Amino acid sequence: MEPERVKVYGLFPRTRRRYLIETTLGAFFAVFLLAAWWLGWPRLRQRLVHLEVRPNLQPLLRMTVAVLDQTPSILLAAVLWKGMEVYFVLRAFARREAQKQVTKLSPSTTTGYSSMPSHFYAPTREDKFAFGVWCLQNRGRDPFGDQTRPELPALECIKGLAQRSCYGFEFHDNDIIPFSASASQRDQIIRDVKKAIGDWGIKATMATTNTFYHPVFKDGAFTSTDPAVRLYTTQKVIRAIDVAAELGTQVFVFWGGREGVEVDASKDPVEATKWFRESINFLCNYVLSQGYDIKFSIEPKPNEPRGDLYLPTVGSVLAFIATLDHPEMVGINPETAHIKMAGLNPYHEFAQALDSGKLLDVHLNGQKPLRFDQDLSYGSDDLKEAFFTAKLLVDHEYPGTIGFDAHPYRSEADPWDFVDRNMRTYKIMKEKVRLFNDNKEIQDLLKEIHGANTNLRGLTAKYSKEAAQKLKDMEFDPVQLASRKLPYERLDQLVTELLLGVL
Ligand code: XLS
Ligand code: MG
Repeated sequence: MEPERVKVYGLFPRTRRRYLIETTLGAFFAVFLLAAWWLGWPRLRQRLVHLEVRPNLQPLLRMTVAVLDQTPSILLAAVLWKGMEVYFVLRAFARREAQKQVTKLSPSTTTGYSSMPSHFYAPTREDKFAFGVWCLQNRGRDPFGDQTRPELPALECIKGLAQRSCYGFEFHDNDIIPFSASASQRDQIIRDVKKAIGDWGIKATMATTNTFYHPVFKDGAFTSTDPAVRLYTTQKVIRAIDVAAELGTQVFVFWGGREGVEVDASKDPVEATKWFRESINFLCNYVLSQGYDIKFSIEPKPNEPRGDLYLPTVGSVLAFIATLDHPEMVGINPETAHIKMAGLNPYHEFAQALDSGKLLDVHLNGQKPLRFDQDLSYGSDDLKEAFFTAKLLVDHEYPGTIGFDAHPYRSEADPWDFVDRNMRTYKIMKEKVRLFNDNKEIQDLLKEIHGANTNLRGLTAKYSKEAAQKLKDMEFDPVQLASRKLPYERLDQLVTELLLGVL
């Protein structure tokens, strides 16, 4: 990380180390000057005073001698002045240091308040943030308008992410290797990316295959009605898996962008699902036979670019995984926007994947419900939903990367503000989660909500004839049970106030 710099009296900014070295050298120079004056000045003065010069130069000579006579006082004044400067500059550095320390303390131990210095939310590698290279390469093109941003080479994207303390980057094969690259071009690119990974300390956390852009995939990739396209897809994926293995990527995603239909009469979805399964099974076996340390992750989406996509939700992917030859090798990569396009609740969908032990990675972003795929920034459209997604991941100690799959607005000139704001919002949400979990009022309400009839817990946890009989014999009073007060409005208001920063 860049060391902190401060400005010294309007001059160029310097680091603390640089400043101390300069000051120490300055002190030595002053001592040297004083010693030289002490030893040499009386003799030199004699000579100067008796020097024969033109009359018009005599005042200048006298002034020089007078100034040099005052050398110790001038040096003393300079030392005092410098001492003052050192005091203020070191204080500026110390203040910055202290500020950093304050940010490490919890707000309740400082102000009892949730306001934090801004840089508290700066990302670190430990946050495990990752962005798709394709998000940064998005040039603002949409179905109604052309690109608004210049092209950004993959290496620039990777470097920019590393400079912003991202843990990883995610990529499609063709984000880094052009579709028509030769074998030697591919090898050179891999060498370059590997070097970038080593030089910049970033990881290739997720890889996937572009099986949607080229017209060959116009009617599906694994689910095309043409077996040649299905085989071509499988071959392309195998090559992408090899690249992933070379770059040390452990999560390999399948987002079936073209796996679907507009015309239902064109294919039987049961048949299409079989083709899909056959390919995934084949690819699982390929990974196993190669001894790669790679897991697959399927990313559901209800539609777009196809009218309807197969495997539209977390639930459908879970059901599909259970039918595979190696279900233990396959998980889910849910994405906020895709879930909301289906009108569902991301908190619940992510939770379902988590509960099944299948949440391998995540794509966070924002999306207005039931619309085209907007890929808005995380938290930009629905703060509560962003909060609960973060809460789920924090509370359940989700170990994977926090991947963002969004893109800058078409009006942005470059993607870097967008990168910063997604990470920053997530970090703020993480802090809000901590405040939620620490807040006494909220926790007391939750205790009250979950505190009813605790003696009855666990009766159905394990089946036995006795338990069944006991249950049959139990008497309940539904009217009394229904009369219980549930302070949900209050709880919701507290969450709102927490997010608004007044709790
Ligand atoms: C598109 C998907 C895509 C995948 C990777 O909607 O989100 O970007 O995440 O192929
Ligand atoms: Mg995605």
